[in-house]
Amino acid sequence: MGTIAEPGRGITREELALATRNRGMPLEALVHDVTPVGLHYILVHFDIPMIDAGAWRLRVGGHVRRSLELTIDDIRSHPQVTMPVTMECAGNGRARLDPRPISNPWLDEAIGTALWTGTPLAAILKDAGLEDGTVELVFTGADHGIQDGDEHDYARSLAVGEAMRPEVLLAYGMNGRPLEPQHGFPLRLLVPGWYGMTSVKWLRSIEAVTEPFRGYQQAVAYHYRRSDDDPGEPVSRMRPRAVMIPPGFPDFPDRRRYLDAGSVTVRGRAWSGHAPVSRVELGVGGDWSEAVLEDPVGRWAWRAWSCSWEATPGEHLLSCRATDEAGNTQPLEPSWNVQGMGNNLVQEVRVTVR
Ligand SMILES: Nc1nc2c(c(=O)[nH]1)N[C@H]1C(S)=C(S)[C@@H](COP(=O)(O)O)O[C@H]1N2
Ligand SMILES: [Mo]
Repeated sequence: MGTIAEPGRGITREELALATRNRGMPLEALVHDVTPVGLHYILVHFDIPMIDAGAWRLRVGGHVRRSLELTIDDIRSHPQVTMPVTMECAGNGRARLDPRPISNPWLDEAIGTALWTGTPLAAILKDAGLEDGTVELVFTGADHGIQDGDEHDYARSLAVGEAMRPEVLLAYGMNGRPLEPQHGFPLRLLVPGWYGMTSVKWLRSIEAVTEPFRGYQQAVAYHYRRSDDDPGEPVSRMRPRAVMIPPGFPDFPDRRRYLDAGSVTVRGRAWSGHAPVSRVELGVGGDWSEAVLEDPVGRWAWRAWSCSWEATPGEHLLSCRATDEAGNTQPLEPSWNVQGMGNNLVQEVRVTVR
């Protein structure tokens, strides 16, 4: 089910190899409403498939009235929607757990917001015509590998009701250009509000099924399990999180922050996949003040926040905490699980004020 590092053990060579392939968004990029493509985080389990868009087809089949085989031009000829969507990896925060589940060792940076262009999935499912008794759609990517001894193509499912939501897209564009290879060229699923694992890249088939899908990435991975034999709850929507641009300037290599005493405006972004963010607080050494919120960049995208702070000389620990309209908030202590999922523990930034 996954390996847990010995308590206190440092990052392994294998984790380093994962981290250099799957890198986060540098937090200074939080200044942008829409993250430049090259700064958006990346998570690829296996190898990036290099796909020839001319030869590529999307097959829609299974429990449908009419099986489809679509070219990228067929998909582009459907109604086009463009919207900003914030995406976050469910493993964001994993490396801040102790003991640490061994996987990509994210701190707080597995995030990004892109302007995604595509066509609503619902219209294509209507063309195919789901037969009565369909419970889920299975989305399969072109990438293949082994995880935990299980050899599979990357695949995830969604219940019919979720798949039919109007914001769920088959996306072929990112920030006004075709998808880059690492983000799923030529086509990916995009499920706003959910953690990133649901948004299957390099999509090659959609299958309507009458029984819940039991593939590895659905039934084994992406669960909140306290122990290996805990069935746990499946991971779905993004928990609330606020992140700040670390103020001041960093040391290289330890990245400790330095800034001068005086009035500082701390800025960041906040999001939640459950409900719009309603509140952000900045914590300085455990004292919390209200941040000012800007309008969200979109219904499914983060919103900017700022908070002023009178920085006095000395060492300070800054934190930020988001709360959403459903009353979900970020914990001050991490909630541990075997796979290191959904750790939305508040961010902590140490600064030295001179
Ligand atoms: N086919 C496929 N789709 C995938 C993945 C993958 O490894 N293979 N990774 C998923 C995970 S875990 C995340 S967090 C997002 C990351 O999307 P991005 O790399 O475009 O940011 O893609 C998801 N879709
Ligand atoms: Mo992820």
